[in-house]
Amino acid sequence: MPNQVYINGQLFAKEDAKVSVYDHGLLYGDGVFEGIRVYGGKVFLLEEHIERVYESAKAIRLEIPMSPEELSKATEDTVRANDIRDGYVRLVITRGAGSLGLDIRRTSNPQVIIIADTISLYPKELYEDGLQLVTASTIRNHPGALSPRIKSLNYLNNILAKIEATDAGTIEALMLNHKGEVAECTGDNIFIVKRGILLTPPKSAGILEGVTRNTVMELARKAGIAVEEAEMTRHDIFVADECFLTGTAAEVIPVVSLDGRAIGNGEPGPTTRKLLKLFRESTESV
Ligand code: PXG
Repeated sequence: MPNQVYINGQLFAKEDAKVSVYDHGLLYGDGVFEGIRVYGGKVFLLEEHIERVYESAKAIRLEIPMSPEELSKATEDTVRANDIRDGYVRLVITRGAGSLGLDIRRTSNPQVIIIADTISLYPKELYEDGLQLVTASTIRNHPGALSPRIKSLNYLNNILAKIEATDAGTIEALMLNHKGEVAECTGDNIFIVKRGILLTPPKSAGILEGVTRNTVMELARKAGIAVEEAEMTRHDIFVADECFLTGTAAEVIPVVSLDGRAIGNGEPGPTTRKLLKLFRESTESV
């Protein structure tokens, strides 16, 4: 059982791994995080995740009190200490404890937390059958209010949309941006295939730039599939030939309907299947 949690250079038993109730991560959602996979004992795409967490931290003016190299090493050490072969790592960096009030100068001692645990995956049959999506009425955060590019501890925007998915009996919901364009899902990026071209919303649509998204785009290009970032509306998904989602937890998962309209022939398409295969191979070859 994994039960060793890293906090600021020390490993604690799970039940003793604690932060202050005055931590601004808890009081205000003031902090950043990452979700990373472990395959075969190896931390997958660690460098990319480390880079993103430093970028998220920079965007909220949070200085992570260690170097990227040190954080990478601490991540690998924590995975090893918990003997995780296939699992999940959660990095959390909070602003630290301080007096009440929003002023970041009232805080000190950011908490660098690393949890290495098992992962709960989407049901296996969904990779064969595809999942059904609904559009959430909750729109993605306006980038001018809180940029979705920051993977912050403030995930209520996504949680509200996820509640809508759950209420509708699905596991993911499509989120539109403030312009009504397709942005992403609550914890996954979205792709469509139209006339052989792979399309995904651009960063400017107000999305988290997924590490899996970038990897899949690269794998597709290497496989000779044309890839474009393009603004899209729900209509583009209704009339797409194929649709799938990407994410650290989901990997590549087919989508077969949106709001009750079948996408393509209502079954996972050949390009989706190919990219799922290529992605899984890439997790095995690291
Ligand atoms: N969009 C959003 C809003 C996300 O939160 C993705 C896209 C996919 O990005 P990656 O880099 O994973 O390809 C995410 C990722 C968790 C958890 O424990 C959340 C994510 C990933 C892993 C774990 O809640 N979100």
